Amino acid sequence: MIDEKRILVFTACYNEKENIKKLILKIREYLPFSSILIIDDNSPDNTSGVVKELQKNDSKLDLVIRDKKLGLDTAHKLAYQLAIEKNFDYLITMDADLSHDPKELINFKQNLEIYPFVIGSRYVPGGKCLMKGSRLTMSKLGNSMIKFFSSINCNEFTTSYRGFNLKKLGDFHLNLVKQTGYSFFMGTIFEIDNKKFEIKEIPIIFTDRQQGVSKIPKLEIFRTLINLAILTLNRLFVK
Ligand SMILES: Nc1nc2c(ncn2[C@@H]2O[C@H](COP(=O)(O)OP(=O)(O)O)[C@@H](O)[C@H]2O)c(=O)[nH]1
Ligand SMILES: [Mg+2]
Repeated sequence: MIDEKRILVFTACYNEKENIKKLILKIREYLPFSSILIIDDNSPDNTSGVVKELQKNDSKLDLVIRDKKLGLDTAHKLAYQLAIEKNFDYLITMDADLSHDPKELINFKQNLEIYPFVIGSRYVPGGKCLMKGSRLTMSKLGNSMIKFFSSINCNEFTTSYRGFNLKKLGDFHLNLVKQTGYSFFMGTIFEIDNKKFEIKEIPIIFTDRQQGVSKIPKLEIFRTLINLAILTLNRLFVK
């Protein structure tokens, strides 16, 4: 008998009406037997309506609609909790804006057979970040700074294209991550490393969104720097 792992692919979305259908259909193309979970924060553009339409022909497409915009970190924590409760083997998380190419899902799946945690990295050979101007500079600089200060052997801390082998990660849970907003993604890597789980980077080509607008508030960059300082001091003096 083939040992087919139970995979949950998760995306959080807010105002992704133009992207969500394409994303879901692409996920289906690459991982036809996976389950898909969408957490939508009551998007005013009626993203959930598009998902409900697709649900009519897809029994493994789940939708959670939360009352209001509650942030990416809590959406990811909820997805992790649901994946554990429903006894999935792998959880793969990605953005809904097509910045993360669903083609890579196959590579995630293959690597999750070996590693507890897999991250799609723009900053390893074969990876690329197609963002432009100051966003590209901030991303490159930010990720190098986090690597330097944390001494964690990883080149990518901020993108959310990630795979979790839930059976190998033991008592790790995203609920352990204290940082909120976009710092949550950096905090997750610190927590994985604190628990001594191996981090496997696989190259991804990250394209900037073609449709819709970025929801990242400008202040997040400063919050990330402050959180980096706190996490670094914590590692040096508490651990
Ligand atoms: N459910 C939910 N999804 C969100 C929220 N904020 C952002 N997202 C989604 O998270 C992903 C990343 O956000 P995005 O705006 O593309 O961030 P950027 O790529 O860093 O500029 C996208 O799929 C968004 O739709 C939120 O508060 N709630
Ligand atoms: Mg984006």
